[in-house]
Amino acid sequence: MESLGRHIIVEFYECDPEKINNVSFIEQSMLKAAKLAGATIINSTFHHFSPFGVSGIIVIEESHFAIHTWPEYQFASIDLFTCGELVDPWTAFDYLQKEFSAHHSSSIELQRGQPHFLNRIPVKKPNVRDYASNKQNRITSNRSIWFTERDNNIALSLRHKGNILYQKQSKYQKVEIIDTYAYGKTLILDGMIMTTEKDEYVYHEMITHVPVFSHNNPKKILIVGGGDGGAARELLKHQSINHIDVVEIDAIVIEASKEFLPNISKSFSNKKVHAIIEDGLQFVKNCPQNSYDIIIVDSTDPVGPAEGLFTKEFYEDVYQCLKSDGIMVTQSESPRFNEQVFKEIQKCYQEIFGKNNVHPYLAYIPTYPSGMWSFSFCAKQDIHPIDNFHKKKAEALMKKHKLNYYTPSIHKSAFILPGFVQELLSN
Ligand code: SPD
Repeated sequence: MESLGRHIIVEFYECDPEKINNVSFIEQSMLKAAKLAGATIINSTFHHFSPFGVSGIIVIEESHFAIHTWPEYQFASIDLFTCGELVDPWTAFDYLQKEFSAHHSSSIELQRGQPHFLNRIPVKKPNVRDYASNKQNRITSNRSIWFTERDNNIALSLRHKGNILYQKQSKYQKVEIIDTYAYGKTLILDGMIMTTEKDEYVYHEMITHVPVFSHNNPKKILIVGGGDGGAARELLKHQSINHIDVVEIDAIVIEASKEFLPNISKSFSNKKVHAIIEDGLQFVKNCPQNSYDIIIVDSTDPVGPAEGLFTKEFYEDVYQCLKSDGIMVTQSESPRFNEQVFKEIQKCYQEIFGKNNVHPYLAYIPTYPSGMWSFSFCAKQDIHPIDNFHKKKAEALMKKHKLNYYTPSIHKSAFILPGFVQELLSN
C-alpha cells in the first residue's frame, strides 16, 4: 500500500460556460463520473449561486468528489479523493473533461496518508448487528440540489428536485422554472425568484385587492409587467372589472408561465385579459391621457429590463394615463433589503402624486429577500386606502372566492408600518 488515499486536484480551463453553470448537469455528470470510477455513492449536495457558479460534493464510500465552478472564467476546480484499490479517479477525470468540454487541464496526484508516517492502533469494531444496520443507512443515495439567490451579504436557498423544467435566455433575461420542495414550481428571472406556487398568493392578492377595494368603481386596469398572470387572475375576481391589459416586455415569461404555472397564468385565457408584448415604458408614453382606473406596476427588481420602471419619467407617464380618480400601485421592493431604492422611490412618488397621496404598505413573502416586501399605493385624488375602503364589497368577494392572505383587517393593518420604515419615509 503506497498510501491510504489518492487525491487528484484538477483544474479544467476553457470549459463550456453554460454547462458549468447548470447545477443539474453538473450533479448528473459528477454522479456518473463517480459510478464509472467504480465508487459507491452515499449522498450528494449541489448548489447553484446566483448569478453564476456551482458548488457540490458527492460523498462516496471511498471518500468524496467535490467541485466548484466559475462560469465567468470558464473554469472548474475539482477534487477527486478516493481510498482503496477498486476506484480509479482518473476514469472520473477523463469523463468530466469531456462532459464540461474543457479545452485543457492541469492536475496533480497526491498520495494522502503515507504509511511510513502513520502508526496503526487497534480500534474497537462495532458489533455485527450495529454494523449491518449502519451500513444500510449509510448507503442510501440522496440528491440534494439547491438554488441560491444571493447578493454580497445575504442568500436564500431552496432545495429542488434537480431537473430544470424550463430554461431559456430571452432577449432580456434568463428565464428558468425549477421545482422546489418547500415552495413548488418557482419562476426565476436572471437568478432572482419572481414567484412560487406556494407563496405567490401573498403578492398577487396584495398588489390587486388593496387598490381595487379602495377605488369607487374600477373597470379598466393596466398591469405593467405581470407576465406570470397572477395579478390578472386576482383582478378577474372583481365583477366591475371588464378590461385588463397586461403589458409584458418578455413573451418568454408568459410562455414559461403558461406551460409550468397553470394556476397562476390561467387568466390569460379569459377574454377580459389582453396580453400585449411591449416595453411598459413605451406603452405608457404612448398611452392616451385618462385611460385607466388603476395601474399596477408588477415589475421585476430594478436591475435589467425593469430598471426603467423605477424612474420618475415612467411614473409621470403613468400619472397621465390614469383617470382623474385613478390609483397606481407598485411593488416597491423591501424596505429592509433594498432600503435605498425604497426610500428614493417613495420620494419620487410623493413628488408626482403629492406627499399625502402616497401610502406604502407591507406583506410577508418568504421567498423574497428578507421576507418583508412593500407595495405603494398612490392616488391622483385624495383617496385614502383606509378611509375609502369598501369593506362590504371585500367581505362579499371573500364569500365567493377563497383568498389566502388578504382580509379586510389585513387591508388596514398592512398600512401600519414598523418604526424603522416610518423613519426611512421621514428622512
Ligand atoms: N425580488 C423579487 C421581486 C419580484 C417582484 N415581481 C414579482 C412578479 C410576480 N408577479
